[in-house]
Amino acid sequence: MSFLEKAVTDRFEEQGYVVAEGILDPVEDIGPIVAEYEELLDSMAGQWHAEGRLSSSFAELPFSERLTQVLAEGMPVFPAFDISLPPLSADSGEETPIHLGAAVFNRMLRNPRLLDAVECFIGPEIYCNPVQHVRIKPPEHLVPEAMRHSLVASVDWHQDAGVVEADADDTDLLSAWVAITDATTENSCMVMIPGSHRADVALHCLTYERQGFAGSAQLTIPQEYRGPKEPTPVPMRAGDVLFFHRMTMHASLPNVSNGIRWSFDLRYNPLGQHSGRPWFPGFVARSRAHPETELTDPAEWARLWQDAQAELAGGGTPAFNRWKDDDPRCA
Ligand SMILES: O=C(O)CCC(=O)C(=O)O
Ligand SMILES: [Fe+2]
Repeated sequence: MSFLEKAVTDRFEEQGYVVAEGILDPVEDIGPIVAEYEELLDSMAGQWHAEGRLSSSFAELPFSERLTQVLAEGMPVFPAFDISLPPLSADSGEETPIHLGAAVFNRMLRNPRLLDAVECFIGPEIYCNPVQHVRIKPPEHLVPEAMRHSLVASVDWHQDAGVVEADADDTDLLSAWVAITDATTENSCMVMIPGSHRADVALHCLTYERQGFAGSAQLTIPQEYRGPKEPTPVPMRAGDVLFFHRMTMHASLPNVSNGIRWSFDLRYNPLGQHSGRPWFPGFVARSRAHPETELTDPAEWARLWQDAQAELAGGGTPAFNRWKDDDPRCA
């Protein structure tokens, strides 16, 4: 490990999070990802307009404004934009569209510079964990209240260990939050509680005033369970990656700017550990020991999700987490 890599991982150990700057290249990586989403939005907006659900296809607008308009008119951009399935069985049927594009697979999930960084934290046998999302957050006041869920609006305090199954508590789950646009305190950057990763899984309460994804409640760690440390906002530049520990408490701010905030949050863990959502497909992103086991074909990745979706449509999705509505500590 280089001196610089050691400095970065030491900071992660100490704080529970660290920003690695300039991991994604604006042209080589971010360009193709943005292009893939532009194409997706173009086809969806065209179709919704043709069906009479949208007042215009807004083809003349740049991506950020076009997306904001389409969301403002209540179109279901999510889950179609997301790169994982929503939590409720009703929405996990075969017809739920998700985005399984080649640029996301090659330039994001399997990005070699990103995996080099991941390797510094969890070693060279790397599983791409299926707990992964894209979040595109327009100015919050432009999103209809009923649609302000956790992929398009602010997210409340939680630990990522708290949003997966308890059998992954000991998984060395590394979250990688990738900025596609700059993230600022105005446009909904992340906020972290330094040192909170040293504790266990804290109490998470289901809060129905704040929406999770696809009609679910958001999970919130009540104030009295967050510890004494002041939360720290983490502004970032496009292409930077925020790495954080599964126990690090974090949230995101509301977007009070005039533009969109766009990120991907990905997770990786050492091969052979519980993923926390076993009904979703992950894959071997890197293996120095058995490189032949790496998944390199985006079409194969898409097929894994389609197969999982077909299976879930038959049996219904298990509950996504361990938290109960009637926990007296949440009253
Ligand atoms: O991007 C956000 O607003 C929240 C992301 C988050 O909670 C995560 O990446 O684990
Ligand atoms: Fe999170």
